[in-house]
Amino acid sequence: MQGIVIANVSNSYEVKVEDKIYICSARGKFKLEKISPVVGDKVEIEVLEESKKEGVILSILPRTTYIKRPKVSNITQIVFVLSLESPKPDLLLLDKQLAFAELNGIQSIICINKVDLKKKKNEDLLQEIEKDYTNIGYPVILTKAKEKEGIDLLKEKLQGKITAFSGNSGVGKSTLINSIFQKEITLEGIVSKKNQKGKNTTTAIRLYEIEPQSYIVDTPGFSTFDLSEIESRDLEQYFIEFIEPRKDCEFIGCSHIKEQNCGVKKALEQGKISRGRYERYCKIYEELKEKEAHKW
Ligand SMILES: Nc1nc2c(ncn2[C@@H]2O[C@H](COP(=O)(O)OP(=O)(O)OP(=O)(O)O)[C@@H](O)[C@H]2O)c(=O)[nH]1
Ligand SMILES: [Mg+2]
Ligand SMILES: [Zn+2]
Repeated sequence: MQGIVIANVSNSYEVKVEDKIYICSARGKFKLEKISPVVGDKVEIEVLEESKKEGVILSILPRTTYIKRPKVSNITQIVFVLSLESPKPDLLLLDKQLAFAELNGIQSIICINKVDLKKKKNEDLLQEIEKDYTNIGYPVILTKAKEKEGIDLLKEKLQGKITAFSGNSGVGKSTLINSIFQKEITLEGIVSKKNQKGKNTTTAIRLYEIEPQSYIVDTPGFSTFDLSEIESRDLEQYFIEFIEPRKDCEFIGCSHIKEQNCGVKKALEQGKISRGRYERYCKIYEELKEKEAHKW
């Protein structure tokens, strides 16, 4: 039987097979193969006792995506949530996260929440974000999670996919997820459930089924991931609008910052690349360089 791992605590895995959940252990051979099942894995299981819903995981099907921290596989897309106000949009974080998604072959959706807080002073910012990101191919969805507006459109995008939500604290991820489920499943409640001694238990990662084949991943720690897996010289590959113009750079290994005859800078001057995105590229590049210098 084939199922999907929806939760994992030490060597115990919850595997969903159609509408049943089996508690499975992983077979010993995984240890030898130095691979172990993670949440999101499609697995082959053998039922040991149907009445107790007990089983054993026999094998892991090939993964389409894999993230090390938090450990999760087969994520199709990440919804990066920003809020128009309180907190203000953190575009540097967004661009880091988009690069991370590109690196991992994961699709991105940008959700700007709290658009009910639109005022004269942030109207231009909203338009700019919408334009800059839709222009380069990222879907941008505007929502008022509290008033349940824009939720249907977002929900449509989740069909048949495994979707993670990411973004700074307070942007409205839980409110969005709750309105998608149309019931209160305060994820934090599950994630940081206090144990009997009143301590927070280790944050567990879990898939929640919205409808058959569609899952939301609750990912504590996704907003704090770092880009250490990306090398500064590779960053350009994950700024998708640089891919075409960088073909015109004169120097191999052009960083698009100080070099002459740079295709990216030319595109910037022609208004084909957004200045904000370019400036954040430079900032992230310098940050990565800095980190690399400290490694030695
Ligand atoms: N005005 C307005 N407030 C919202 C909206 N969506 C959420 N909020 C409020 O913003 C606050 C934070 O929302 P949460 O859903 O808890 O944010 P979160 O992203 O889950 O935050 P963390 O769990 O800390 O990461 C709450 O007080 C919500 O009621 C919205 O569309 N408009
Ligand atoms: Mg939350
Ligand atoms: Zn260049």
